[in-house]
Amino acid sequence: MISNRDLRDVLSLYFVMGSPDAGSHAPLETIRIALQAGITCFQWREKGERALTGNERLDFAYAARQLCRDYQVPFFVDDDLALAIQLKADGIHVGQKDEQARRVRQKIGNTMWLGVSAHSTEEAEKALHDGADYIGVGPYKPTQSKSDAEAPIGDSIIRQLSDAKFPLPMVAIGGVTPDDVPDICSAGASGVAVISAISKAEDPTAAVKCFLTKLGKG
Ligand code: 3NM
Repeated sequence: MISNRDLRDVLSLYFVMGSPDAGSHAPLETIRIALQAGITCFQWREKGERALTGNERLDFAYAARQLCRDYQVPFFVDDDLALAIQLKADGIHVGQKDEQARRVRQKIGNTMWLGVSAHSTEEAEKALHDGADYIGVGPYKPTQSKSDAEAPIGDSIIRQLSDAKFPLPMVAIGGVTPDDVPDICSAGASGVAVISAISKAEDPTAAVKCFLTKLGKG
């Protein structure tokens, strides 16, 4: 299993998307462009009314995984444990309402990374006890990409957890733009998780490069 130190690097620029999140380019092309531009991690999150189903969903998942393999970027699956196992994903991410993190950890052992969403210090502590490898903390700002998003919390939870020496890597998610990166990192996050600021950008390459520059990786 890769160390926490390495996972912190992997999580620097964590691009999240499913086919409904694409903007000016076709969905798989958007993922390819983002990989080419230098994202450090990818999560396939096929959610919403326009989400693919059946064989189209499966085909898309395999194609996204293959793209990540081609660029040697870790591939995470949101929520769907059976599919994550079938795809031999590098990790799975679950929310508070998805499969119980503890149950997921029992099923995957140490074969995959486990990410868990947290919106409070209590949820973060629970994720730690359930066996999470990292937590996604949000929403940082208002977001259009998650219909049931909670109220924005800025960097307050990340700051509190960091002050309390919370041991897991943290990423901020929700409405994050490149300009937010310095504050998020100085609050103690390892990186940022982003949908629309990359997927819906006119020029996703420029968006990725801008994030990387702000992360000190440009
Ligand atoms: N989870 P965008 S906010 C997938 O708060 C997700 O846990 C959130 O999309 C949480 O970068 C969110 O377009 C959506 O705002 C992030």
